[in-house]
Amino acid sequence: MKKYPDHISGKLHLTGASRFIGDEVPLPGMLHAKFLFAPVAHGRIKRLDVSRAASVPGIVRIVTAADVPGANQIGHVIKDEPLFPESEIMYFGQPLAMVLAEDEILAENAVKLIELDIEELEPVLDVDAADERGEWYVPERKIECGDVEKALQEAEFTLSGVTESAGQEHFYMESQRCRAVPGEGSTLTLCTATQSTMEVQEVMSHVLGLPAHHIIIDVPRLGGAFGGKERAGTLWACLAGLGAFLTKRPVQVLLTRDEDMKVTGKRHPFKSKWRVGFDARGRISVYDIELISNGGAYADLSIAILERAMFHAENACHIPNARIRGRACRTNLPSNTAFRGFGAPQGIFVIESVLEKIAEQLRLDPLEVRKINAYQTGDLAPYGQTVKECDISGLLDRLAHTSDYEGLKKEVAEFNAAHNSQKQGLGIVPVKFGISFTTALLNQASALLWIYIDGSASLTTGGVEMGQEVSTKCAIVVSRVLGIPVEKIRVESNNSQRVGNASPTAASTGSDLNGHASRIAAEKVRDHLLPVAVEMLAQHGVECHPEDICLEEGSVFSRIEPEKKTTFADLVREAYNSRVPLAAYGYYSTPGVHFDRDKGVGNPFHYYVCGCALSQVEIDLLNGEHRVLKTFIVHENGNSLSEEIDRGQIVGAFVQSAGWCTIEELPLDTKGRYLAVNPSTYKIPTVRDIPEQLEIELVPAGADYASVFGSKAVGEPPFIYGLSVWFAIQNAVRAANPVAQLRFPATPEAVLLSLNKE
Ligand code: LUZ
Ligand code: MOS
Repeated sequence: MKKYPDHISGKLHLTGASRFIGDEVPLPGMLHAKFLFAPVAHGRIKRLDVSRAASVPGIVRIVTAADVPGANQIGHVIKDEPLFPESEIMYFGQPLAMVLAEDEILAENAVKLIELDIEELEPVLDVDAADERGEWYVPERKIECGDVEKALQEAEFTLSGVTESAGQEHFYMESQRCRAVPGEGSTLTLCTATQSTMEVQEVMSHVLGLPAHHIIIDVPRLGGAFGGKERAGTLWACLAGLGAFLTKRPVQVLLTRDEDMKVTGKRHPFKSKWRVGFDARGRISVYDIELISNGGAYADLSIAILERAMFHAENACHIPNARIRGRACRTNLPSNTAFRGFGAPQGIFVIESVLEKIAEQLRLDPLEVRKINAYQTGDLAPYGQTVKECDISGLLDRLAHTSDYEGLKKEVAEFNAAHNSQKQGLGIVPVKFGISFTTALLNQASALLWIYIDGSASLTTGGVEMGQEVSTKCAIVVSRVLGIPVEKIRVESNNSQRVGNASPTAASTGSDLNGHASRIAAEKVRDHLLPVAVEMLAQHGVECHPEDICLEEGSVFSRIEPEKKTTFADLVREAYNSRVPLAAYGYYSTPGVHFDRDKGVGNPFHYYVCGCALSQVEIDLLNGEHRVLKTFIVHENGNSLSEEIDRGQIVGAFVQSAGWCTIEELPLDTKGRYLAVNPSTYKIPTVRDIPEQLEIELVPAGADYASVFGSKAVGEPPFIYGLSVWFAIQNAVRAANPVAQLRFPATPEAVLLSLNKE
């Protein structure tokens, strides 16, 4: 047994030795960028005059739309987003001009000298207003199964309602940034904070009118991303790259926290209108839902996010008649974008709220209502995919057992009977999370592996390291195939010269896709090495075939005579001497995933991750605050590559989600300006917000329909567990006021308002 689990970045982070973009010493001649940000959410540029600002000593160049040599366009899925707006300002804080100067303060001061005349236009901020006007990026999408109208007529009970969830700031520790360095000829290297090297390379090449091979993307590691750099980093990378291209000097773009929070997009707020039909046992026969999202100024990833919300609209319930419609609306907010869960939490919040309403109306236990509706192996999802190896009901039983649910219910009832100013509540939420990019073509990855002459290794994959330790997981995969310790493998920066055309590290698929690609590369190297091992062992008098060779813990031996060994390092040296290749490229694409958007039918997911959570909270009726007393999580994880890393992901996702549901709030003024733009006013959870008791049970089931070595994706599915806190607070509030309507997020203010019995 190892004393410490493998975690490549752990020691570096703890000792402050890990390096981030912008941490390096400034390059000679490097320019700093500052921006003129739009002072209105919607308007028309009448005049933009930079001449006075440009004449200030130390100002090297001021860049505007007129300076873009190629296409002034950074839209990717839909080409609707200019690098700099030429006329129409679409959101408050949109960059209109970039000042490049010898230092940041000079640049900042020169921004104030830029002259801007605008005609202010009415901003559309509200999702209802946008929806009514049909301001959608694409027409309504639909997934449908069964006969919804007939089932609604025949249902014993029906309910309808509107459910809303709110946005969320990503609050990555590392703000948006890029360092662009011009090279020989017209080559350009971008060290950029992105989850998507391929997108930045492609978009940058269009903006500059250069072929892609002139643009080199390098991502050492990110200080967190959470989806906020899946696409949103492209703008800042292209601005830095354009500056470097025009001045032939290195350019650094590095947003301050306030700038970042003011001008970058967030999680999509959703508003959903639904109708449901069910019987006296709480079994849902029909669900009709319209999911409406506030997408902000440009399409960005809004359509894919809406689609994932639609794919998760029924969550863990098998519903025979369902109509799931979705509309993503354009408004004058910074483009809302990917955020851990990618629409699924928003879709799941609605169905779980509906299940709570059904339980309340029928006076049934919320856990029983979830069980009776739970998917079973072989059921069909509304989009036609067969749900394989799925036992939500069994997981819920396990949760009831480990949490002593019956005991907790009694405890809460007794507490509530004995206390007037505090109330407790329980909340339960299951999850069934689909794994794969729902845009099927993104489900591919590559890896490049070199074994050096001493037996150590260099691995590059398309995976961006952002704290989730995709690097450790890929190294673990190679270490298993070649039988060498993780310490012998260096996982390199993500670089477009070593691995091109990399899909975004996103959709929880980073370790699945890049782990498989790493496995394939390592297996190729192994297959080259095995015949050499046979010859080496023959010199020790061992007769064997390649398939008898074992590679374990840096040793090489035949399973027939395991005591006669050589070392991996000697094997590699011998292979080199025999002119056998010591490198390989691995390519993986996920089999069998497809989805027909027009028909709303297909197999979008390679597999599902299932689990459930229960939280117990206590609220204070005098100040509205809550504490999470206990949380129990039962999570189906297959054969984990690293249980420690997975636990870290589960705790992190739970806490981040509980923050979204309870304390994180994005107030907006009537002009479309975010008001909470730094940590003094935007509150994220800290270590003190972790439940007093937090128990995570990892269930190895599910390995048959999983990924590399039977492991399962873990980045996003546990985000759903934080919803249990919101439902627990709602439950506690209702103990004080049975008709309470609790808002989202359940801030202290929301809790106090809900106690108002009018
Ligand atoms: N990005 C994407 C994602 O392009 N497609 C997806 O399905 C997805 N899912 C989760 C997170 N990012
Ligand atoms: Mo994403 S929300 O970057 O998986």
